[in-house]
Amino acid sequence: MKKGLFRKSVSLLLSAALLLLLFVPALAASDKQGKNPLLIVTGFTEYTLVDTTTGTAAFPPDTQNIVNTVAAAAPALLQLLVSGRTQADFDALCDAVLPVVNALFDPIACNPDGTIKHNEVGLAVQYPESVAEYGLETIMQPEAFDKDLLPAAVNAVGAENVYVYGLDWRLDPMDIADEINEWVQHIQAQTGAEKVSLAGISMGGVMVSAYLAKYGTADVSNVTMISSAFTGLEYVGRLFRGELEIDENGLYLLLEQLIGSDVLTRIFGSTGIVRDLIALVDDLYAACGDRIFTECLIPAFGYNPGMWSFVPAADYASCKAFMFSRMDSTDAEKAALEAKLDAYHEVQANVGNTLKAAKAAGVNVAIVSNYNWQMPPVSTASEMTGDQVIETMHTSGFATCANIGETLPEGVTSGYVSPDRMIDASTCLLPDETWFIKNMKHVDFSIAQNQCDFYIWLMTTETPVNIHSNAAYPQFLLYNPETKVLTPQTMLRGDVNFDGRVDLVDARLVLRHVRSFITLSAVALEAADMDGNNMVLHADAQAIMDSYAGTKSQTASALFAMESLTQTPEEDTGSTGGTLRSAAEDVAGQIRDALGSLGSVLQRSASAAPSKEADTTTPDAQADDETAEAASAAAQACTETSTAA
Ligand SMILES: [Ca+2]
Ligand SMILES: [Ca+2]
Repeated sequence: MKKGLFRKSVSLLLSAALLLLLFVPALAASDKQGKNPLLIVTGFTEYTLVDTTTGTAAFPPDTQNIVNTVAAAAPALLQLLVSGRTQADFDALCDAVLPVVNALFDPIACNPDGTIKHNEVGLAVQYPESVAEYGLETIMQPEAFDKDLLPAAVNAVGAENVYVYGLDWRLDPMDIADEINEWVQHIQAQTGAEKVSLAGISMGGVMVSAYLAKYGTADVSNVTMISSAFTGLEYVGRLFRGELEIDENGLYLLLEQLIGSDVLTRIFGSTGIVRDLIALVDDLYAACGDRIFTECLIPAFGYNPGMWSFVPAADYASCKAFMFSRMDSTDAEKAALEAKLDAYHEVQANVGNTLKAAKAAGVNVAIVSNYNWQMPPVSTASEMTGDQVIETMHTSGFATCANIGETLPEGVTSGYVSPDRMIDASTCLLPDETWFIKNMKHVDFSIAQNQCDFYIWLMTTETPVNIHSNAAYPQFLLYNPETKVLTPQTMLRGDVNFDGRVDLVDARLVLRHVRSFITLSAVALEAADMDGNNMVLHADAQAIMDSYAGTKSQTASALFAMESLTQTPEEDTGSTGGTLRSAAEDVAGQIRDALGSLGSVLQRSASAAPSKEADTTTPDAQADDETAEAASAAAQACTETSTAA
């Protein structure tokens, strides 16, 4: 009977909540009026290129075409493995393989003058209106890597203020700049907003740079470069200089990072098969390097202005010398291509000044760069730290970075060195506006926890911010790819209520979380996970106690293990400070207090009716959710509990 009533009131509450939800879109829309609209410029290959007359995939190539290419290459490759590896053997391989690889990439190739070769190839979709017009589901294509950013953006500024530009990466960034300008005008007309927030993701940052250089910042409120190649890509520069090289150690590390184990590496290492294959590639490159460039890489990618935008300024002259001398094109074609490439490279060389001018004009400029992942081990730049796709040096606008797995030399000191001594941001174009996320892969966005909040904060802030503006987002952040939680690198492990110390209040919060009396925030849980196993368990509370005790105090451990839940609660001292008697006595006393309170809560909840239980735990949970803001609130929540008992 009582239970039935309880259910009925719950269902009434649910109906009321559902009814309220019906009004949420309308409320949200009016809420977000006056917010600057947001234009996300997407990256390389995020939007699929298709033959628009047939609908077949142009890039990435469809699986059947890749299979056909491999099938065509296999006999020649097998022949090479058993041959004496003479020049004739390598040439036979090239004769068989290069034409099919060329055919695979031909749909996205450009003409020698840098114009599009196949005008029938284009984006499969483009959504020129706001997300509100199409709905999130439509815009969040399965292959779109930034899709988790979109719901976060919609929450922040409303679907009617979020726009996504799909990138045809073959095109000249200077032409794309014109198109972005048209979009900006259109967005202003549609929303009535004076300014638009621009976010460039990966290659999108290249296009944002070109737009800013060409059209200035009068229409722009925020510029956010996210894992962007706005200063180039080191290994493309090396490749376009002809420096192809397979890095065996880099390959192993990449494999380990991809599969999360060194098993495969050990197998490969013990058989020597990788070393043999690398030797084969080296021999092939020595025998036929020029053919690979002239017959395949240049026709497929070498005339694409978009691909050239990845060449860093420092390599541009030598890349041009290497590639242009191998191009089978007329002087007029070369001149036309060079003019296009030079125009963007002038933009790239000046991007620091462009961004500084934007900042001086009151635009919020932010650069976000990830690190600590192995890069593709295909060039002499393989040892540089990165996000698996772009080197940190480039996504950060020239931070000084230790190579992968290393730290900076001891002599490196500045106010901008990361706590792990892997990054020195003082050499960045904008040291105070550049953030670093350790252990986040390229565009590995996740809305599961707090990660997108950070990006959205930068994209939507109405007053300019920098690395000193928000304690939650200092210059150096740490991402946990398992829990998807972003935390400051300086976060004190064990300090669950963020009051700057690790003590029994923290241990108690963890215990109460483990026992489901409270729900700690995602960031608090990250702080609580003392053993780093991505779970918050009893052992973590124990570890916090041990940390507090200074050493593994046997008294503390024993008392903790005892954890008598039926113990009579003693009066809570309400304070963890004050003069310590002997360290051991103090620890023991506080544990007893903590356990006493816990025991009383347990007793109470065991005897309370379900609705009553909800009453007593909810305020506590709320208080604990807000621990980041007020450490004392959490401490108070604990005191209240014991007083009430
Ligand atoms: Ca604390
Ligand atoms: Ca743990």
